[in-house]
Order: sequence, then structure tokens, then C-alpha cells
Amino acid sequence: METALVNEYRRLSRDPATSQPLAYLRLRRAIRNVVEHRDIEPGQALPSERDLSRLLQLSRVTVRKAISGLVEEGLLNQRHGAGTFVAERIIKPMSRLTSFTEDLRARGLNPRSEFSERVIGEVTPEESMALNLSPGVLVARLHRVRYAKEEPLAIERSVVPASILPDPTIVQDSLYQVLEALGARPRRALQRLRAVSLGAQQARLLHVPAGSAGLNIERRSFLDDGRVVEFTTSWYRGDIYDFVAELQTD
Ligand code: 16G
Repeated sequence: METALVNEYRRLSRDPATSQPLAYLRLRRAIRNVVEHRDIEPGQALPSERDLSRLLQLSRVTVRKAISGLVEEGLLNQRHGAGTFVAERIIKPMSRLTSFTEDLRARGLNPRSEFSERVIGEVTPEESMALNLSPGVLVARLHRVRYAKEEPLAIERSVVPASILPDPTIVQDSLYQVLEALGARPRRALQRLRAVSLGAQQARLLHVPAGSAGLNIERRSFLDDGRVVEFTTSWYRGDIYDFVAELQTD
């Protein structure tokens, strides 16, 4: 594992295509890549700061800076006195507007979706309030279970104005990737989280016992011009996800 990381760092230093002049950013990328390729498994420790700085001939400050960024992102966690580990639970920082696919790929997990609905329909009163749309307007609805390989992690129901996504069947994996290609990637979002106990049907879809803890999250995302681009309601498994927010005084 140590060797994989050293080799990856050296490869990134040599490769002009991925050349990143700042050493701490190069190291960050190298750590991300080895986690993605599962050269370091969730729960495993990273070499110590001292070993990394010796092996890569980098200053301790540089190594610390590389690691602290990945701790903030939730890819790594630090246990006082014990070292730095690849996060086991999925730690999702609340300050960044990322997609399910991006979150999972960054952890070396293979995301996929199973759709139970991908249709165009008339907006419901609740959706029209959430999306700021007039009654009668058309919306695209996506209902899916989201997996990391065979393991279901979340259920998601997304509604997008049909003026932005006229054909929901083009969404195969990532909604945000499709929105990006359409020039409508969300730029800002409001999110509401609630603790829930999962009902029988949700629990069955998520392969957990009925009544297990879950997180119900509503996200309204906006474009730069203020239009609402998605209204998504998600049920995430409470036994796998940690949602983490950074707070600062003014
Ligand atoms: C996340 C978002 C959801 C968004 C989806 C897009 C939360 C709580 N929800 O699951 O609002 O629609 O990502 O993911 O983070 P995708 O691009 O992989 O389809």
C-alpha cells in the first residue's frame, strides 16, 4: 500500500498531462487515486506523516496540508494518537454541492442506479411550490434506488422542470452529469435533513430491517439565474452515512 502510494505520487510528478506544480495537491490526488483503486481499503491506516515525508521527500507541512484537505472532504479521518485512516462510513461534507456519483467515485466505490420511474408528467401542487413553476407545467420525474455495487445506500425521487430536462431517459447514471452537459448544473442548493425510521417498503429496498434509522433529505438546487433546477427527496441509510457540516463564527 505504501509502495502503491509512492509510485502513484511519482507517476503524477512525471506525467506532464497530470502535472500539478503544487506538491500538496499532487499528493492529495495520489491519495485519492490509490483509495479509488482500492490499493488502500476503507478502515486502513495511511502511512504516518513522518513516513510519508521521508518516502516522498516532502516537508511535514506539505504532507499535513495534503491530508487535512482530504479529512475536510471526508475521504480520510484522523483518530487522535492513532493516525489517519480511509473513512469507513461515507462522510458527506454538507458545504459542497456534489452528486451521489461523485461522492462514491471519490471513495473508490462503484455507483449505479436502478430506476423505477423516468417519466414526464404534469407538476403536482407540492412540486410546483418547490420548483417555482406554474400549475400545468411539465416536469421530468426520476425515482431510483442508488447502489454501491450490490449494496443499496439511498432511495431518491428527483423532479426537474421539463424545460431543462425534456427527456429523463437520457439519465443513465448521473443526473448532475446530464445537467452539466445541458449547461444546467446546479450552482447552489438548500437542503433540509430529518431523522426518520424507514417504513417497510423503503427498508426492503435498502436491505435493512423495517424501522431502521434513515435520513430524509430534501434538496432544492438553483442555477445562477435563480431558477430551481431540481427538487430531490432522498432517504439515505442512517447506518452508513455521516453528514458533516463545518461551522464558523462570523
Ligand atoms: C445527491 C443529492 C441529490 C442529487 C444527486 C445527484 C444529497 C442529499 N442529494 O444524492 O439531490 O440529485 O446527488 O446524483 O446529496 P447523480 O448525479 O449521481 O445522479
